[in-house]
Amino acid sequence: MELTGAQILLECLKKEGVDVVFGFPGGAVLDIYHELPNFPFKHVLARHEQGAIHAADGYARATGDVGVCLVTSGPGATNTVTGIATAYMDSIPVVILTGQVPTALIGNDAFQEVDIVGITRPCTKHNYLVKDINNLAYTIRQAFYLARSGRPGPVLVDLPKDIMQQITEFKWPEDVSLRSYNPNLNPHYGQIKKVSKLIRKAERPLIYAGGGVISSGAQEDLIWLAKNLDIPVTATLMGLGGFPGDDPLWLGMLGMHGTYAANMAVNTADLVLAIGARFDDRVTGKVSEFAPNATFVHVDVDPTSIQKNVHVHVPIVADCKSFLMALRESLEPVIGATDFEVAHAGWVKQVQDWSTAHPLHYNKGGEYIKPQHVVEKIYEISKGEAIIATEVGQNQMWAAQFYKFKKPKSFLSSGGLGTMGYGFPAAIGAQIAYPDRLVVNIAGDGSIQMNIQEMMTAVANNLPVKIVILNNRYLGMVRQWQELFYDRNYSETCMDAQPDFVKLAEAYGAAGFRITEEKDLESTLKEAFATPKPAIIDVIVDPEENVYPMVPAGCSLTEMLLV
Ligand SMILES: Cc1ncc(C[n+]2csc(CCOP(=O)(O)OP(=O)(O)O)c2C)c(N)n1
Repeated sequence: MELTGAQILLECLKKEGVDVVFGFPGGAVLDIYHELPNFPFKHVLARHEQGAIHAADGYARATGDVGVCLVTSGPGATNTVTGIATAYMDSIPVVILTGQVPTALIGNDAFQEVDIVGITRPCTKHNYLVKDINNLAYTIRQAFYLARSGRPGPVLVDLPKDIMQQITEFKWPEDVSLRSYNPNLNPHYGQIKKVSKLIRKAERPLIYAGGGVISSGAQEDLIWLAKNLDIPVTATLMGLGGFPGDDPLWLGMLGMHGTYAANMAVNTADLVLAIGARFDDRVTGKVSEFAPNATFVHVDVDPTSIQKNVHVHVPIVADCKSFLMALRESLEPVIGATDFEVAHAGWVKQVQDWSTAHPLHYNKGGEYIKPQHVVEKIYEISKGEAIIATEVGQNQMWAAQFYKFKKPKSFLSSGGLGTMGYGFPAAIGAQIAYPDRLVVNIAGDGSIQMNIQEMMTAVANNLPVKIVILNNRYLGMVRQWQELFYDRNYSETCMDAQPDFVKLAEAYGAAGFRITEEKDLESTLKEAFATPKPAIIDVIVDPEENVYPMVPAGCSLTEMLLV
């Protein structure tokens, strides 16, 4: 069958099982947009390309499928770069399709030409410029294969306009293989034996779970391990939801804004099982003093993540789920013979005592609504079943601390890059995937202004996304650092000049609510969550509330500032 490049591209997306494309048109992708109505995808028209890429990323995080983003060349392509880097840092599978000027003009500083392949080389898993229509189908096949396999990540395909117009025979390549790319998914048997022995010997074992647990779908296997061997669990920001947040073995997140119990447990553990986590500096604090008494087992599908930040005693290159299944097989026979509940009783009691002595805490009372209380109320009203997206800053940390995530893929947050403006479009992507679920973006008044234009996307697509603004009239997290480490010099962090968010919502055709008193919090949140429209709920909170515990940058995890 003879097809144009644009038709071949869209046929390939169909074959890859794509349901939704998030995009924004322009000259270089006109041929693709011309064909789009003939194909069975939903196209979501964003209002800014950064919105499109974050929405594709949010869709990918919420579903586990590849998110797809289609934009034009030049400024359309460069507008996606922050979103691409966001997905890259958090290992999220997205395929970005960018238009490019015709091949004959490449390198000529043509109108709307940028070298997007060059620009995104350091922040994509791989990228391609298609110069021959005969390579198009196979390139798209590879792009999806790379995005979703091994350590997932963003893959960009740059598509010159003339290639989209040319005609050739469409052949779908059934198989895909790349000679230099063979991710190792299965753990080495000898290493599993070693880990199993270490676990049986350990007196104070701790599981430190990361995003790899979520992307590999390993939650059930992780629960099995923790519960059958009585091992307490902590997680990174990316790992939240990987283990139920209401389980007695759950310690909460660790690191800079982690719980007292999790940070003390890391400091005291004699065995740390790091599963799909990468020892980020926000987690380790002063790395030389991280888990000083522990033997480290590190499981990661990406070999370059292992031995990068800490010295690991048992490195295991494997998919987290495959690792946990193999470990379970090797441990099952000894479960009856060893009473792990007795063996770890003292240790489990110790970590639970830490949790009781210093739970997540904030000072109640005073004239203002406390932002932590708002998150607690969102948890209560949604019964822990919502998909929560966040912006970046204090709002993000309070969401991570006070919403007890029970299931994977229910927390969408920019961890590695910390991208303000991420949460709202990501929530739109999640709501597209799950139109009937409650999707809430917990936002700061600063961050929400970075991609507020996507309110039109939400309204146009009848998406009932809720934005709860924890409105402290500051760039709160930066103000907190200024308060603690820069003599309260609040240089350029006051956000007093701000729009009327209620009117802004209404101007877009969404619903707007404002909450200034605690007595109205519950009823107004309930009313807003029940409206079928997108809504902004502007909650005026304590302007100078801080996130605690806090480990100052460069300190060890035991040097926590508590409330
Ligand atoms: C795109 C971008 N620019 C700057 C920053 C630096 N930054 C981190 S947190 C923060 C403050 C966020 O303020 P707001 O959205 O109001 O949230 P709050 O901390 O008050 O909850 C800033 C400016 C960032 N993370 N991302």
